[in-house]
Amino acid sequence: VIKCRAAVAWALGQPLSVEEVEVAPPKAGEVRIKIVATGICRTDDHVLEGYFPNIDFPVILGHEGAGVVESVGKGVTSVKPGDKVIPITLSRCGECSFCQNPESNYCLKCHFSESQCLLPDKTTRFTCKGKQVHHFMWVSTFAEYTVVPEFAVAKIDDAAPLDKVCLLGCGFSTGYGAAINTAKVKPGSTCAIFGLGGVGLSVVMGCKAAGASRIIAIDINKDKFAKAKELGATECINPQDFKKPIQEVLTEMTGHGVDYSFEVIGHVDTMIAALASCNMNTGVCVMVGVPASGAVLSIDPMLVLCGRTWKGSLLGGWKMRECLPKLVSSYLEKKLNLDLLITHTLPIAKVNEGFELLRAGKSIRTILLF
Ligand code: COD
Ligand code: ZN
Ligand code: ZN
Repeated sequence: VIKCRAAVAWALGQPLSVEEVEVAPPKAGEVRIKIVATGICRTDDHVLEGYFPNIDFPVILGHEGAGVVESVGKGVTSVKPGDKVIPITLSRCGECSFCQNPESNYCLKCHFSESQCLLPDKTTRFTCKGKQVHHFMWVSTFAEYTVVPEFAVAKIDDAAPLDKVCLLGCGFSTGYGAAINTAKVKPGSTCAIFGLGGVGLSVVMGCKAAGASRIIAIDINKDKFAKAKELGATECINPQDFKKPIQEVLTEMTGHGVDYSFEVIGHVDTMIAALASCNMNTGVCVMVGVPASGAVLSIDPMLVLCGRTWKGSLLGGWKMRECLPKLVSSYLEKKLNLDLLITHTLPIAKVNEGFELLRAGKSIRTILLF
């Protein structure tokens, strides 16, 4: 058992509390990782706001981390102590029919399918003040040491700077892959991105890398526009500057709507606006933002009947275990600009400051260091 620090969420709506926790050794098929750096994603904040009622407290959040393997349980062969790794939120058993389908990045045995707040064997490795503490997405990266299933670990290049590549665990890969893998943006096309957080800005980068000639970035916070332009947006617009609905504005700007639209906020009204903003016949709309649990969409079926394609994208469509090491290599070859997404770096003790920056719209990504 290792005693170390972790940011524990004791209850909904409360600040996190940095505590000493006990982390049990990995059981068979598990890996214990020393987390070096972790990003704060909006989804962590959504949990604290009560977006997902199936989360059990107390819980250790965080799902955008990188670290070094400390020890492995029985039967673990793909990693060894000392390896640099990224724990992945979309695990890959490699055996289920979805894992074997080259088109799919979902695993039928991942935590989205099973109970989310315990490891696959339905127990926890975390204890604090004598109480059992739950896991989050099987990764819980707001702990200095965490235990994850082997099939939720991607081994990465030894040269990777962990305080940067941690963003590949969620935000960057999710957004970039939505453009590259899910929408399959074509060169010369026009794209619209709703929401310019860390994930939306990564969609901007993906559209640029795919050769889009017009990239329209949309946000109600105009402070996000400078960074969007730096990363490839050709125009930035604020829906609040117009009397008309934003879908009408975009249709007028482009003639018949954009080729590809992306919703990266997680609100039903912007999901419908994004769908209506793309070309009625050939447009593709990709849903990236996670809605509050129980949210329901109501649309005019004609929006889709005319030929539009409406798709979802989870973790950017990447088969994370295989693709993350390749994304890390691309970063090391300076093909991906993760560094521009990092606006703040704080010690774990200041985790609540990191959340405040996100809520105030002042940060894109805050990296927490242990
Ligand atoms: N119109 C335009 N922009 C808006 C609106 C609106 N009505 N409301 C909010 N915004 C802007 C905000 O100003 C902000 O800039 C942006 O939308 C949202 O950004 P962040 O920083 O709050 O969020 P991100 O980018 O960290 O997170 C993105 C999601 C909210 C989509 C989040 O749910 C997510 O990470 N989704 C990924 C989906 C996935 O695969 N998840 C698995 C693990 S998270
Ligand atoms: Zn996330
Ligand atoms: Zn599987």
